[in-house]
Amino acid sequence: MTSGNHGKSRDWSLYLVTDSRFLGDRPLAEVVREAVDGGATVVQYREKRASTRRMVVEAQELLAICRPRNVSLLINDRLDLALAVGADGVHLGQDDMPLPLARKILGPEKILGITVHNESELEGAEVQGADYLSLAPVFATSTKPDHQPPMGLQGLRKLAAKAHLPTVAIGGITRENAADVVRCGVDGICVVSAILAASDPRKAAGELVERVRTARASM
Ligand code: TZP
Ligand code: MG
Repeated sequence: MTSGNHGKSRDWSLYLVTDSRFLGDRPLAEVVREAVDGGATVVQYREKRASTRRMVVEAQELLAICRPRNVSLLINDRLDLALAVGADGVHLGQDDMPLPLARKILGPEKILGITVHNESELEGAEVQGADYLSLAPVFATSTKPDHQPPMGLQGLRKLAAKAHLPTVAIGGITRENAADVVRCGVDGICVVSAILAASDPRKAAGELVERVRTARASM
């Protein structure tokens, strides 16, 4: 099975997932620029409601911010959108396009990530050519009300120990618990509200990435 191990060469420390529900009247590109300038190392454009036309425009705007700053831009679900705008890759869920088919469409160079909730999904993703894994959810979160039962720090530690690919943890991660999450052995934290609901996204991102790096250095 084709496996893009190029996930290993990326910096997964602070992975921002977008959600337009948190923006109010702030333009997405402006908030993402602040987050990236603050220290986000990966951005996933996740938009469930907008028209395809709008999504193309927003994805292009985000690419114009991310690429010059050497930040990876991934697209949630939409392989066509990722290819059309030249994004760095795609993030899939368990009910989305199966990984081998996604790899066939994207080719070997694009980053392909998937959310996993347990060991069997993790093992499946590793043999089916994922580049990185998002371990979800660590804690309960109202950002994704239909999330699976939270695994907690103990569950995260166990799951992260099984992974050979780079991992990020998602779900209810904040400035307060970021260091504990990193000490479970993941390569980075993945957040929505901790950055997008903050009044100062740059400062929020800066504080989060600093906690990730400090926690990693202390391990
Ligand atoms: N997948 C699992 S939990 C989640 C997603 C997209 C939302 C995480 O949002 P927050 O605000 O960082 O808890
Ligand atoms: Mg999906």
